[in-house]
Amino acid sequence: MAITSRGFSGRRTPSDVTLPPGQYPTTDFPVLSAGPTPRVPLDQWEFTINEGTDVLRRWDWKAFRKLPAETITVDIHCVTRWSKLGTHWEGVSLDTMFVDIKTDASHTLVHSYGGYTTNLPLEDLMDKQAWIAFRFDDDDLAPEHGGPARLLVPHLYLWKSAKWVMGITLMDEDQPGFWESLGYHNYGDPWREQRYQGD
Ligand SMILES: Nc1nc2c(c(=O)[nH]1)N[C@H]1C(S)=C(S)[C@@H](COP(=O)(O)O)O[C@H]1N2
Ligand SMILES: [Mo]
Repeated sequence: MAITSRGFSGRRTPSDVTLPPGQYPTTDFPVLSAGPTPRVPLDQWEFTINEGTDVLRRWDWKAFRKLPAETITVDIHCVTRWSKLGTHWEGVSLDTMFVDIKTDASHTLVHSYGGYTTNLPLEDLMDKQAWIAFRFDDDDLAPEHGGPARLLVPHLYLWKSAKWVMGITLMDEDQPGFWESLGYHNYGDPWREQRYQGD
């Protein structure tokens, strides 16, 4: 009896605690794209880490796929309020891709095939927080979900996880990306519910 009534006293249940405020869990995988799905043939795909015109690292698909990859199981949170728990990916850690890069940059602008951009502090891409993912649920990443490869930054709202990723530009100053310049929050921490500018 006592245990039952405690359950109704407004305490959080374990399933609430796994979700950031204002989010609901879903088992399907919605597609959210601001434009058409770009089709990038693998023999034309490349990814760079650059400082604008100064390219610090460049990989074609073959070289990228030779990098050591990891399996990643993470919860993802979209600003439209769906969250998907325990998603399973394979990708290359950005720690691996940034090995031996020396930079004074504090900010980044991530660029996608098709023109999408999103900005992140460089430190949010480091220390096992971000990957370039190329498989989802043991299949090649579907084009509508960002295939052949997308950024995966699960600790921020999913608009920061740029699909069809093409490169990362290192910068000394912050510069808003696509959604950030349209009123979405500059940083986008789902646990602090940073959905829009001013949140
Ligand atoms: N290149 C690109 N990346 C993008 C987007 C986009 O429109 N273009 N949409 C973002 C948004 S708002 C979300 S919620 C997620 C959606 O990823 P999904 O379509 O795989 O669910 O991708 C993000 N990455
Ligand atoms: Mo989104």
